[in-house]
Amino acid sequence: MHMPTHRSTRGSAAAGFTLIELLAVMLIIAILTTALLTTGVLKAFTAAEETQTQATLNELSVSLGNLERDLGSFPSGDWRKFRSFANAHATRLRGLDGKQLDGGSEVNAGSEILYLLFESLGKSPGIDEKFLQDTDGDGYREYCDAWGNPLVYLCTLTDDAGQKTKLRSAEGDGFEEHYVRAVTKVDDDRRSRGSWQLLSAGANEIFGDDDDLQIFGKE
Ligand SMILES: [Ca+2]
Ligand SMILES: [Ca+2]
Repeated sequence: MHMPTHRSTRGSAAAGFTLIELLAVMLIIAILTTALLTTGVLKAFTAAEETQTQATLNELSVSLGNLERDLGSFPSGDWRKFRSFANAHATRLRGLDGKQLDGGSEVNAGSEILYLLFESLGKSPGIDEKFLQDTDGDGYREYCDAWGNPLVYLCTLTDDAGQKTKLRSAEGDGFEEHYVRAVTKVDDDRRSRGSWQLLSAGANEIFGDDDDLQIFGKE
């Protein structure tokens, strides 16, 4: 009498344990699949945005090269220095309204100056309107990356320090002011920076780390 009961109890216990195991395995597979799909989809989005941003940087690079051939030098990313530059090339920059030379705030100045300059020369790069925004609200538009953050333009031949820029906080609530310095390969060697730099904070919306996108002007 004892033996069959004992066997039956063991049998049902074993079956119950297998069912729980099966459910646990199914749950783990479901979690892993979701995680893989989510990161895969996120990576695909990031790759598309990086490609778009790099295309914008390349377009601006070509336009800067043409501008240097036209005017003989690269513009400063600083409003005060840019006024001297614009005055020196006044005959070529006829499209530039004197009032515009007052400039906006010192935030995002480099990117705003590039836009103003290309517009006044009638040689705007083929960049989609959605990548042109006035993120800091000073009335001057900036070139932006695919995450909606302003690009930073630094003329490393004339602008010693870095530049203030406003970009979306990583949490997405409002804009934060950042100070961006020129990226040096070797400190104190100005030539190693190239003649200018265009920088994007990348997907993480923070300057100065590995996911930043940038392009350098050739010496
Ligand atoms: Ca602006
Ligand atoms: Ca970054």
